[in-house]
Parts: sequence; C-alpha cells; structure tokens
Amino acid sequence: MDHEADAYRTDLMTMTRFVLNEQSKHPESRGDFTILLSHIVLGCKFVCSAVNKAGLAKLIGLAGETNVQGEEQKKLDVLSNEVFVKALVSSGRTCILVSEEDEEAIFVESSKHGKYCVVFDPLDGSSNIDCGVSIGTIFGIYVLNDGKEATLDDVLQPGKNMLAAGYCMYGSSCMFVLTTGSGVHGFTLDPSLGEFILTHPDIKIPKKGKIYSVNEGNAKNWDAPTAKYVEKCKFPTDGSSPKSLRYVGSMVADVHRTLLYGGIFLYPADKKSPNGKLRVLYEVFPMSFLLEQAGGQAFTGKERALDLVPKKIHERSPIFLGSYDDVEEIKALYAAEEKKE
Ligand code: AFP
Repeated sequence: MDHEADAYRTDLMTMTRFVLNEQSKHPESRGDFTILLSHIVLGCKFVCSAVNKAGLAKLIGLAGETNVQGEEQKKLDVLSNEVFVKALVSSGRTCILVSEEDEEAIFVESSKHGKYCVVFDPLDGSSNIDCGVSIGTIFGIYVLNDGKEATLDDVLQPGKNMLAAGYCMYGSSCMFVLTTGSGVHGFTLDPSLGEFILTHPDIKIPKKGKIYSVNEGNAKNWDAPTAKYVEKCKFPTDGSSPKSLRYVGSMVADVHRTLLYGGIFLYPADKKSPNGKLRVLYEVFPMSFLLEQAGGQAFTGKERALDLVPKKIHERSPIFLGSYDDVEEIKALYAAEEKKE
C-alpha cells in the first residue's frame, strides 16, 4: 500500500489550512491576507458554479436581455465582476480595485478600508463562454505601506512588487493556482466538499517544452523575431522535432497547460496592435509572476515582464512566457534584431 499517497487522500490540505500554515511562519502577520484570499476564493466558487450552469440558467448571452419573468439577465462577465467587487470590498481588507470590466479604478470607502490593492480580470476568455470552453479569473495583489493614503500609483507599480498572484480555471475541473512569492501551488475544487484541496504542490515548469501557443491567424502582421521563432518551432534546424501547436484562446487555459506541460505562450505585438492585446496589470503581471516562481521566464520583447512600469491601469503589453529555455530562444532573436537596427 502506498501510505504516502493514502496520506494525501485522508489528510486534506485545504487552501485555508495551507495559507494559515504559511501565515504561522510570519509571527507579525494578523491574518489579513488569509481573510482577503478567502473572499477571492468565495468569488471563484461563485463563478465556477455560475459557469457550470450557465446554459441552464440562461446566463449565456448579452447583458441587458430579459428572462421570462421580465428580470434583467446579466452576462456572465458582468455578473462575475459584481460578485468579485462585492466580495473584495466586504473583506474589509482592500483599498483599490482595478477590474478589467471597469474603466476606472474603484477606491474603497474608508469604513471598509484595508491595505491591499487587487487587480483582476473576473472572467478572462469570455469569447469562449458560449461554447463551454475553459475560462478563468486572474488576479494580482499589491500591499500598501502602513498608514499610507491609497493613490492610483499604488497599482501602477512593476509586477515584481506584487505580493501574490493567481488564477482560477473553470475547466474540466476547477483549479486555483497561487503564488505568494515562494513557489506555485495548485488546488483543485472538490465540489462535494466545496473546498479547494492542495493537489499540485510546488509546481515547476519543465525547463524546455514541446508546445508553442499563439494565435497564428495574426502571423501576417508579426515582427521578424516572432515570425522567426514560430518558423523555428515548426521547422527546427537543430535536429530536434517540431513543436506542437495548442491554442485555446483563453489565457488561463493556455498558461495553465504551459505551466504543467512546458513550452511557450506568445501574445506578441503586431502591426495592428503594437502593444499586443493582453493587459499588463491583470493578465501579463500575474501570469509572469506565477511563471517565474515556477522556474520559467516572462519577456515582453524588450525586457523582463515584471520590470515593466505601467502608466495606465488598462495598459497592454506583448508577452512571451513559459519554459526557461524556450523564452531564452525568443530573447536571443529579439537581441539579434536590436543589434541589426
Ligand atoms: P476575450 O475575453 O475577449 O475572449 O479575450 C481573451 C484574451 O484576453 C485572453 O484570455 C486570450 O489569451 C486572448 O485574449 C486571445 O486573443 P485572440 O482571440 O486575439 O487570440
């Protein structure tokens, strides 16, 4: 009998227990982060349940539609945003919220004020909702210095200053992947318990992968290094096998696969979108933080992604992230291009 495996089945490490264990390593900690995280987890459980029954509950479709009772139907991403904003504000631990769904940052009223700034995309990959393909929530957390009045500058910080980041993937199972700066840990929702259980401790991305992930429909507008890199994936000149292409079109799903199987995810700049498509604060930074913590790399085409300093809350950036060696290759192609100029 495999006693170690059995221990995993009977000694359940819930996310709350895991975070409390981590908290106990910091005697000065008052449990604020644990409380904040439990509110994020609540939002994810709600969205997971809503996504699972989206077709049945008629959550699919456009906001502004009415159901047979004449009640207004909310599109799933609008609903998810409302749930997260309310959960985060009611935690009493946040001061600024930046959501993909809201043009302006939300400054939390003083009676519910806390020290954390949360940037998030409540439902990323929304074009995949209506066909039941995996989608997810992405978040990053910054912390204010003690006693400081919150301003927008507190979220316009480089990603390397994030305290924690993670995502929840609503897929064939619901998985929550978290980093607080000491490794990456994956938890799977046990729907019968309503608890996220640690199933993937200390995730490490393979040093090199066999998969590349990109929207090749944009190829005609790519710059030379991206085009060269993808060509090398398909027609390697070093005797290795060509890489496989996988692309879901939901960043959470594509990054999750990259994290577990290795390889590279690219959303490059192109002639039509010189800054790429993905948003710095709540897509690029959290995923880059996770990938670095798992032993991979994240690069913008110019610099380490986590060194970027955003000037606007909804700023975009090109991104190449994944296995260490695969990202090294694209970095070398950009460096060679720069030398030519
Ligand atoms: P949607 O939320 O509009 O579906 O966009 C999803 C996303 O922001 C990200 O999750 C994907 O990686 C990326 O866009 C896909 O973009 P393309 O459809 O241009 O490939």
